[in-house]
Amino acid sequence: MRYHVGSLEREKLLELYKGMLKPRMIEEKMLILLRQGKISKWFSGIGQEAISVGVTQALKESEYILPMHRNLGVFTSRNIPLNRLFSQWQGKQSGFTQGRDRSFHFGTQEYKIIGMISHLGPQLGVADGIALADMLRRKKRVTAVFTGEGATSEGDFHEALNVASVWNLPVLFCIENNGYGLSTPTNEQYRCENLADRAKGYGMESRIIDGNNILEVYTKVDELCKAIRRRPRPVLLEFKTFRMRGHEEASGTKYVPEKLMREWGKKDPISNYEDFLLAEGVLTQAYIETLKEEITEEINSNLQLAFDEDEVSSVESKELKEVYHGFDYQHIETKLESKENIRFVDAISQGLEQSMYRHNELIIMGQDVADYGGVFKITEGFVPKFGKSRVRNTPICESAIVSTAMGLSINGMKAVVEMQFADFVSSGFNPIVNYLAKVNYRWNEKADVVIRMPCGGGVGAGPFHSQTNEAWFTKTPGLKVVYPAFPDDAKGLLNTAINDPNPVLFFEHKGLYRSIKGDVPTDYYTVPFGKAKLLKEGKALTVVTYGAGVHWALEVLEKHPEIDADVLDLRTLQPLDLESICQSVKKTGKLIVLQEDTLFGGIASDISAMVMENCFEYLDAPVKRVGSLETPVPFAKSLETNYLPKNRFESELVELYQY
Ligand SMILES: Cc1ncc(C[n+]2csc(CCOP(=O)(O)OP(=O)(O)O)c2C)c(N)n1
Repeated sequence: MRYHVGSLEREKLLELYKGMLKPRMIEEKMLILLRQGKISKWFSGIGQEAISVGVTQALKESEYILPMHRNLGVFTSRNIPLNRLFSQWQGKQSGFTQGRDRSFHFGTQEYKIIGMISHLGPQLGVADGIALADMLRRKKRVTAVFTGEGATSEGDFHEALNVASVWNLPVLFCIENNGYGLSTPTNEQYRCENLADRAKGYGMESRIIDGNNILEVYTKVDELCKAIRRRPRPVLLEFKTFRMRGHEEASGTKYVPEKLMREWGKKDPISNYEDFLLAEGVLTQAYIETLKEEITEEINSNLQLAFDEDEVSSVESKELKEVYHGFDYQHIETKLESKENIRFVDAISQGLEQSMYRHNELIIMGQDVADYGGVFKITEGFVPKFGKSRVRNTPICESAIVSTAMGLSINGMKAVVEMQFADFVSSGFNPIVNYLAKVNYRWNEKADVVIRMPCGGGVGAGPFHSQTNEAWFTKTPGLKVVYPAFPDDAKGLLNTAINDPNPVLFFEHKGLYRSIKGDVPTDYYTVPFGKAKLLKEGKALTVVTYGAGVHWALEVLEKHPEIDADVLDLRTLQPLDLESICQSVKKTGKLIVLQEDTLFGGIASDISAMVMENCFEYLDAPVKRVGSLETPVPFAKSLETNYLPKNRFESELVELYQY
């Protein structure tokens, strides 16, 4: 291996050596503990240390770095106390996730390290968001993010690079090409000669770097970082290296040809560099021994601290509470008397606009949201007021944009993402349910993101522009789900959603956008989550519903003045106002729940179950659930009318009344 010292000082040469030695020695210790059954799983980065260490040392401490599962050298280079790392791997309290997640699956703002989720790819979009926040604040910073060559096959890789390129974000995309993704060799993973070649397709610069040569890694990355700080832009780096051990220890390396192992064994980044430094007189054997003794002592004493720590115990109330980030809801009443009779769509637009004035680091992202104003014109006229840097048109890449929103939040900003239609959220599903929803529980990080969801049927739009898919999200702990039915609620709840540091899915029924009007206070105000609204009071039975269902229920009841009903508009589904539901059921003794979504697995089923569990003795009839037919949403009017539950609701309501 050829080393070019260039202008590097002796101190730096040693720092790089020490930087690599520590993770290697920690790993060697971990392998022993694994064989002794003292730790559960290990993903080895042996042979790849030069990349983690070289890249991290080239960054400033104030710059974020987003490592993967083989980047122990990132963590040690940022000087995380080893006992905390060991406790993390043992699932103990002093770790970074209090036993809630394993291995390198955590982040820490203190050390500006943002760890991965298992799904690999979302990491890249998160880096985009972090870099976007730096760019918007005109901070001359680089964000570095890692991926293996296997994960470059994920759509997230393509999406994140494309976004970074279109927006010219200062991200260093670091591919560690170590030959295998689990057992899959590179020729079964991609067909281009070098992954770096892909950069051209994104209109991006790239470099190929010998990932086993620490001086090459450090010098080239350092040079690039300086250049990117001067002139922000994304760069794709492909580090050529090799995975010297199994995917994880249990899976072995039988599928790797011996010859490859031998060849790459000769290119070990540490022993080669050590020989070079010895030959140059920068290192001596005696100094190596001293260093190793110091590191061994550091490892052993910190391991002892971790082993001495008690196992974590589960306090149920704490576990439940920490699914969500703390939010001190501020109730803001409207100060003015003035109200305006406006449409549902206008109320949402007004709330969003007033929130943009209130939070100057709130960023709106979505397809066609800038000059075009979004397909439903919610953001029409926003660009002249807030500029294109805050009202951002995105490429068609829901997954990367949700991840980018997560990155903005990590770097202290707020984001509202407009799904063009709620149906398309399926293309951004992974980061919502796996990253945003779980991040607070895992490592106490907020996900200050609102996802606006124009949803619902009755508009003749067929299976892919009509769904009301709230049940995909009410199932997932960590998300809040809001679903207003009236303009004044829509505005106040959207304001609250934007104030709330937790991820909120904000459902906006398209059918209501231009058909429903109401008096809406003209100035800023908030409406609390978790409080249903009693729209109509009666004694005969309780109707619980939300969204378009509210209007259907009111219409049907108007046709049946004999049915004296309580009508409860839920307004938010997570948190759910079970108290108000039970209070009403205890009074009326009968409950019918109406939802627009297909019935099976929807919120109506859960409400029904909870009412049976909590107020069975008060019930005078079985709880009824009414929802859409168990089919996709059909296009033709007659089919869609029969699909939707409005007509069935009428007959079921009458039946319950007569029970
Ligand atoms: C979306 C997703 N699919 C599959 C997996 C299982 N898995 C975890 S790591 C891995 C291989 C990754 O290969 P690569 O990106 O090259 O990184 P390496 O492990 O080689 O460092 C696979 C298949 C996963 N975690 N997430």
